[in-house]
Order: sequence, then structure tokens, then C-alpha cells
Amino acid sequence: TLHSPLPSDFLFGTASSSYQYEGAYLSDGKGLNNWDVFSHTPGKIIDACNGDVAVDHYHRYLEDIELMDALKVNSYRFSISWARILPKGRLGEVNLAGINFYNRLIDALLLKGIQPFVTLTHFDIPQELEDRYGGWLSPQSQEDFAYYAEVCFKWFGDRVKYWTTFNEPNMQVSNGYRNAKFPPSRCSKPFGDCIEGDSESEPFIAAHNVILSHAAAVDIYRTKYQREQKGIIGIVINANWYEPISNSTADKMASERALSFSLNWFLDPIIFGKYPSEMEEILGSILPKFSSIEMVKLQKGLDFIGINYYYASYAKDCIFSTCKSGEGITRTEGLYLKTKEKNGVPIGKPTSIGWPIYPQGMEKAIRHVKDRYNNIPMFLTENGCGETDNPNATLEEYTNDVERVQYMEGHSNALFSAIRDGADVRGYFAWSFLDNFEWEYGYTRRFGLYYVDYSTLKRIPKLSASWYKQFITKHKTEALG
Ligand code: GCO
Repeated sequence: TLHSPLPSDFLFGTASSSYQYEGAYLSDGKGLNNWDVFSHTPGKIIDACNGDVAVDHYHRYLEDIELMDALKVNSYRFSISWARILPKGRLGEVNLAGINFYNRLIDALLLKGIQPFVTLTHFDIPQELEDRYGGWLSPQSQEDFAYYAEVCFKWFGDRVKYWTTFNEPNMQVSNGYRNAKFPPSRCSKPFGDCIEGDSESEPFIAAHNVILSHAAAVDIYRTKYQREQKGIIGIVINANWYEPISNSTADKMASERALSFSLNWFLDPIIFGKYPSEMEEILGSILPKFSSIEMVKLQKGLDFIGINYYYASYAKDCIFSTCKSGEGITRTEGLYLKTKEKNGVPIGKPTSIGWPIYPQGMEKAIRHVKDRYNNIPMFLTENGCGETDNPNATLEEYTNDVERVQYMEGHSNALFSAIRDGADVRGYFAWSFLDNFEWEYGYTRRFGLYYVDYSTLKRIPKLSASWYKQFITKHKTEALG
């Protein structure tokens, strides 16, 4: 077998987010956030559950860090709940009880040699910002995000060396403003009982404000904190892959458009100061423009890219051939048809939630980012296998997650080959440490290396937890030896 290609300072971690894990939704002065309000709205979450308790990480973080230590991880990716720190978004005082929770979490991690890898916003924002000015639809969000980011740098930056501004903004704005699967539940095409937006431009307006918010936070970090605190700052994008459905030029272009309308949408402006040309051509005046002042702000860029990869789809051209219905086909989505199969054959074996297993897609996504963005440092910030919860399963069936082990094996091999090929990937985070609240799917989808019994909140290791521990041990030993 080949020697481990991983550098000795490689980060092996697990990933989580505040709303999906913490619970304690009204504790210690936290304000309501958009997910609290959304998940309490009937009809939004399929099992009618919410994150009020979630996996109670807020109270059980010490136990959870013990379990992480047992896994031998050397990093933990989590997000900060903005509404815990600034209950009203910007106005009002910093909530010291919220600050103290993250101080205790960070200190306890560092005591075990586990590096905090911190997301500033993983979908949840103070509800007050939605109510006051419509959240990301307003340019005011930029100032408020920058203010919040600075509070975090100031309080935590002495110990946090890895920052990311946003998690998967590409999913966030599509789900929040196009198909109403996420708050603020707006849509540009009819979908369930969404609040119909005034135009199809909303996802692009929200994205524009997110990109400039990222830039504002990076600017503050660079000018006031980075020299002293010596950390790095980036953004996390969903990088699910698109294979052209045929060798035709039209279908190859369709897969490139699919990437432009998801991943490059955010990374191109941050790195090159402009939107992808395919987006400009197709969207015309729907796509906001960067003013010259904004272009200057964008020049701060980022230090690394975080990639979340789960699965791949096929992309079929919808410009030169007709697409009757399906995801991706409208002008604002990029004019390609997204399918999971070709002639009835799936691109990869689907897990029980229907996501095809296709590790080559991860390798290709890494290569795409490497080539397009000049081999910038990358972290694989999420990768994992989701299963539909079967309430009749025995504990033995829950914990014997052979499919998840195979998934992780396949994807770690894809990661190694990308690294051998020269990609500068510096860490891997399994999604997820524990089973948790899976957004609009509530508790019906499980991604954890640890099974969570939601009636007792007990955490029980699955086979994948012991696999991951062995995997980490093996690579750490090889890197040293
Ligand atoms: C994200 C993801 C996670 C999900 C995971 C499984 O945005 O980072 O949506 O929060 O839980 O991707 O779907």
C-alpha cells in the first residue's frame, strides 16, 4: 500500500453547526433566530420537530469533547450562534453568557489538543435582522455581519486560528429565496406556501450582500486582528459535483454552467472580483453589479476555501435541447437539467436518502477548485453519508453502519488521489460527529458517527466512529514515521 500522502499537520475533524446541535434555544439571554421562528411554523419541517433541544450540545459539550478525544480528532468544526452573542443582531449589548459558552467550549477543546475551526454563520441569523430590514436582502446586513464578526475576532481570536465567514451560502440563498425550503421562506417560483418574492432576483441580491459581508469581515480581520492573532480566514461552499450527461459540447457546457451557478457564483467574486461570465450572460440585469467601491472591498479575498461535498448529479443542456421540467432548468438556475441517473442507471448507488455515492465527484470538485483558483489552500469542511431514520431499527442496526464506513473509505481514497495530484488540501471534517437536526428534514435523517437516542440524548458510537479513529491513528503514525 502507498504511504499516507497527508502532511503531519493535517486536520482530522468532525463538523457541526449551532442550530443543528446546541438546543438551549432560549437559554442565557440568547435571542430568537430565523431558524427558531421557521421551525416553529407549522408545515416547514417534515416531522414537525425543531432545534429547541437538538442534541443539547450546549449543556453536553464536555461529554462531547470526551467523545471527540476518543476519536483522536485534532480539530472540531462548529458554528457560533449569532443570536447568542448579539441577541438583536447588532443593537444592544454583547451577551456575555453567550460569549462565555463559546469560551468554555474553545478552552475545553484546546485542553485536549483539538483546534477549533469556527464558522461565523451556518444559516442561523438573529430574527431581529429579518424583521427590521429583511436580512440578507438589505445591504444593511453587511454592516451588521461585520460588527458581529469583529465581536467574535475580539473575544475568541486569541485562541481560534481557523475562521470561516459563511457556510454554504449557495444553498442558503437558493433555499431561502428561490424554493422556500429555508427561512425567510421566500420563493421566486411557486413552491408550497412560500411568501412569493417580488422578483426572481432575490437569490442574487441576497448572495451579493453575503459576498460583500464576507469581504467586510475579512477586511476587519486583516487590518485589525490577523497580524497579532495569526489565524486564517475563508468561506465554505457546497461543491457537489456535476457530470455532463454525454460527451457532447452542449452537455459539457451545461455541467460548467451548473458549477458557475453554484460554486463559482461565490468564489469568483471573492477571488477575481467579478461574477462568472456565464452568469452575466444568462442573467443580464438580474445579476447585481459590483460598484467600484465594492470592487476595492473584494480585493481582500480569502486565505482558503472550505469545500462541502456529498454527491454528484448529471447535467444536461437546456439551451440547445428542450427540458420540460426539473431542477436547474430555469434561467435563474442556469439552464441545465439536474438528474441523478442516465438511461435509468444512477450515477452512483444511492444511500437511503437518495444521494448517489460518487467519490470521483469529490476528487473532481477539488481539482476544479485547484485549477480555477490557482491551488489555493483547501479544507474538506464536510463530507458524509446520510441515512433515512427507520424508527423500527434496532440499536444494533443503527450502529452497524457499514454503508457509512464504505462511503468514508471511498471518499478518503478520492481525497488522497487529489492530494497526490498536487491539491493543497489541509484537513478533512466528517459530517457529522453526532446524529442531529437536519434542517427541513428534522430528525428523519441521520449523518452521525455517533448514534443519538433522541429520547435520552445518549450518544452511542457507530461502526464508523471506530473506523474513523483507526483511520486517523494510522495516518498520524505514518506522517510521523
Ligand atoms: C451545510 C449542510 C449541513 C447538513 C449536511 C447534511 O450547509 O453545511 O447543509 O448543515 O446537515 O450537509 O445535509
